[in-house]
Amino acid sequence: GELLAGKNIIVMGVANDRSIAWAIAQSLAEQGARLAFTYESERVEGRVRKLAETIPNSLVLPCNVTVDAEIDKLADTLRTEFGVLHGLVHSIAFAKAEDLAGDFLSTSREGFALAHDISAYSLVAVAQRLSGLMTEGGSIMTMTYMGAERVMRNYNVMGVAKAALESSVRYLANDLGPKNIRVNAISAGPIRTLAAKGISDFNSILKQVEEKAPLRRTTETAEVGDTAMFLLSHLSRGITGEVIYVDGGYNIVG
Ligand code: 0WD
Repeated sequence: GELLAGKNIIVMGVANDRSIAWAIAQSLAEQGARLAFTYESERVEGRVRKLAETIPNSLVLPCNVTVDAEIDKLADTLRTEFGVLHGLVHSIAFAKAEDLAGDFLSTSREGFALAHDISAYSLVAVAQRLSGLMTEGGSIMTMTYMGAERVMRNYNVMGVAKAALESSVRYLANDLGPKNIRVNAISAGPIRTLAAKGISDFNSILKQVEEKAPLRRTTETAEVGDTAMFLLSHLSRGITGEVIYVDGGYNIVG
C-alpha cells in the first residue's frame, strides 16, 4: 500500500547519493509521497537535480538555511506549488573541521555560533515559516546523534549543537501539537557520509559499533529512511517530541 499517497513533503539536506536525506527521500517516494528537495548552494545543486530526476514529479528548490530570506522564498514557492504541506525532513548540520577534533575546550565563539545556527536554529527557522502550510496537520523530523547526550571523542561542538536541536524538538512539539503537527528526531548510529568525513577517527567509531551494538553491525541509511517514513506517516500519529534511536541498539550498551 501507499502510506504517503497525497502527501507533500519537503526534504532538506541531500548533498549526494550517500546522504541520509536521500535514503529518506527514497523511502518516502516508495510510499507515494510527492517530494520537494532543497539544496544549500550551487556547489551541490547539480548533484541534487540529478538525483531528484529519478523521482517523478519532484521539485528542486534553493535554500541556504542561514539566510531568512531564502526560507521565506521557499515558503512562498511551496505555497504556490504544493498549497498544503504535510511533512518536513530536516537533515542538515555543519561545523568547522577545526571544531571537530581535539578539545571542546578550544571552541571559538564564532565556531560555536556557526554550528548552532546551521545545525540547531535552522530547524526552528524552517518550522516557523513552513508549519503555516501544514493546514491538514503534519510531521516534522530532524537528524541527531548520541553525541548530544554523551561525550564522544571529536564530536565536540556538534554534540552541544545536537543537544540544542533535541531540546528544540521538544519545545517545537509543544508549540505545534495543538495544530496536529508533530516534531521528532531520529538519533542514527554512525554512517559514512560527506558530513561524517569531517569527524576525525570515524573508522574507529564504526568498528566500536560493529563490536558492541546488539545487532553487531553499523547502521544503514535505508534503515533510517524507513523509520523516517514511519514518522512522516499516520502510523506514528501518537508520537511527538521524541528522539528515536536507529543505531542497532548501540545506545543501550556500554
Ligand atoms: O553518521 C552520520 N552520518 C550521522 C549523521 C549520524 C547521526 C546523525 N547525522 C546527521 C547529521 O548531523 C545531519 O544533521 O544527519 C544529518 C545528515 O547528515 P549526512 O547525511 O550524514 O551528511 P551530508 O550528506 O553531508 O548532508 C548534510 C548536508 C550538507 O552537506 P555538506 O556535506 O555539503 O555540508 O547538510 C546540508 C548540506 O547539503 N547543509 C546545508 N543545507 C542548507 N543550508 C547547510 C546550509 N547552510 N549547511 C549544510
